[in-house]
Amino acid sequence: MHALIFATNNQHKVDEIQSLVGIDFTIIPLKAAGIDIDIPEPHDTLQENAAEKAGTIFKLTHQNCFSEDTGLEIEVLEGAPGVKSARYAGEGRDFKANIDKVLQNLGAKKNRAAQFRTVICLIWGNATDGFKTYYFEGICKGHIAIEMQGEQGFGYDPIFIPEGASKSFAQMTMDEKNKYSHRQKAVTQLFDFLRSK
Ligand code: ITT
Repeated sequence: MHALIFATNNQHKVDEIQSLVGIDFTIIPLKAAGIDIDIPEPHDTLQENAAEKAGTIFKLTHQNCFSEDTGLEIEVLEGAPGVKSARYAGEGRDFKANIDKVLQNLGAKKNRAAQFRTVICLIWGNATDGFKTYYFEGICKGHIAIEMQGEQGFGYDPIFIPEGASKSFAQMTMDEKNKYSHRQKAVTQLFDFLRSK
């Protein structure tokens, strides 16, 4: 049995990852670990932010932990909102305001290609052998809808339609979203790695 602290304050991420966890893993959200801090994300890349989040929690706990940083990357917006996805429309981190800004910036553009990218940072080991840092990445390609569709999920889900689907992430159950999602792809690699240990 592997126990891992998940360095996030985003309950949606916890729910999605919990639903993918096998019985051989226990994921401990920050709240359950008794940690109540706002983890900084000051960097220009998903990888550096993920490292910052996992590193912050590792320094506090000295226990196996992982974090993830995710961005929505839109082709004609040169990869924006990308690493700034949470705060695209300002410090309020408002999902609706972020979506409105994306739709406004895209306007009537024909090329609506986009992808979600998740980078997981794992700090794993033990006190005897030491701890090492590992990274895993998951990408989900798709496109941005003309308008919001659906009520499920979070963030940009109402405007993202994954390749191979005809509805948005917000029109899917969590299990359906997990069949396509960036997060599922990165997490699957994480669990495969841990099972190999
Ligand atoms: P933690 O840093 O505490 O993990 P966060 O919400 O700040 O949580 P990120 O910086 O990784 O997480 O996420 C950036 C934003 O990208 C997030 O607030 C959402 O708006 C959006 N986002 C991330 N994953 C998403 C998903 O699966 N579907 C839709 N939007 C998503």
